[in-house]
Amino acid sequence: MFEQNKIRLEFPILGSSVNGNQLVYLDNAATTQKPLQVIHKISEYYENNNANVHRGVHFLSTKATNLYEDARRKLQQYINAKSSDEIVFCRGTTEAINLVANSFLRTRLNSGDEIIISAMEHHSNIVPWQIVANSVGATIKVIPINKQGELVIEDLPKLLCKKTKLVAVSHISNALGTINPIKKIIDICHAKNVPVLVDGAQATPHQLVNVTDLDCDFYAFSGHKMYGPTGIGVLFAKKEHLESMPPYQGGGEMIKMVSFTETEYNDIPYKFEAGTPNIAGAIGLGTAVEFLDDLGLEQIELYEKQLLEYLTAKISMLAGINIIGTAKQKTGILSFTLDNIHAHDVATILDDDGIAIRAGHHCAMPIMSYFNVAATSRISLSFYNTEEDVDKCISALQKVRKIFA
Ligand code: 7TS
Repeated sequence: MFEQNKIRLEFPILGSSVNGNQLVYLDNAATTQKPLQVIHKISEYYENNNANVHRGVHFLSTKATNLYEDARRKLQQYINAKSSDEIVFCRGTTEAINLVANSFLRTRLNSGDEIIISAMEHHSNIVPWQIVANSVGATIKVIPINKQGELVIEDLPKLLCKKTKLVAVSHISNALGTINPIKKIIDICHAKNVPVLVDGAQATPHQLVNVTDLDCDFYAFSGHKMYGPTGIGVLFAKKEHLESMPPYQGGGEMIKMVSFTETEYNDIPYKFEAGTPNIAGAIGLGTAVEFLDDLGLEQIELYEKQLLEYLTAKISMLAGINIIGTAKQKTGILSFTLDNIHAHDVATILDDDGIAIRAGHHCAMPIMSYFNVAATSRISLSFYNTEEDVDKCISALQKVRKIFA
């Protein structure tokens, strides 16, 4: 198993103190901390390799281009895509989904058509579809969930019809921690020739993802949630889709020839990477996935599962706790309410002890409505968290109850 002490040393920020206490960072679903390898790789890039990519013949530009394209291959391998041409670098999950909505979907969507999402989506996997749907008079349909926070996928075949142009669903819910049966969903949709986009923001940091095996059409994820930098993420899309899609943005990099009357677009994936990309970010993300591979995704998944079980057992013993999201298949995310204390008060009191959790609607307001709560407190785990972190959090929650008693 992990040598926790050694791993934690890779993350200098975990040694910092907050309000006189050692930081206990339990907000990993919002963003993860960065290991030294990633931090060093980024500063090394700026110290020794900085130049613009794909446009210079000089030494540094070639070096930067090679590093950037090496990073693309690392990401390809990480999710087992068939070709590195299927890896489009973008700002993150949000931009990846907007790209598909505005390029792939917009050109195929007509009035009366339908898009299917699920009841547990992050706003990033709701709003982009709504914008496109509203612009042409299409509608959004929703796969319902049950009280455990699991998708009722028996309803999916009933929702699919000739008008369905796309199904977009999260691999793992950020608000509930539910791991969705994504492979099954894809198979059901493909049997009716409906393409599927998977929002993988909460999956790629925690488990092996194999897009070839899943056979998904699109898979979106963010670097910053998987120990990489902010401002960089990936859209995986099947080659045939990327080739058929119009560009999302115009500018440099995405062209072969431009005149005042017409433009010949570049090959994929460059057709979708207009402007100077986040070069350092992509290189840093390449290092992050190497770091995750070295630790081993299977080991990470196992460890985080055990830590979630420990946390769930401990928190369940506290009076006044109501866990929101009790699916059978869960990742290390635990949302809860405590008595009728507002989630922001819970998080603020925990912060006094240096414990970072998130409070709010987690950009998943429809989920909050479904469970009839305005907000939840959310603990989200990483492999660098320990049972000691959990124990500190539980003691702080006891303190919260005493303060409000
Ligand atoms: N999809 C899911 C499932 C997410 O959890 C998030 C971010 C996004 C999309 C958007 O990712 P971005 O990197 O483009 O912003 N989720 C959270 C969260 O749970 N707390 O803060 C951000």
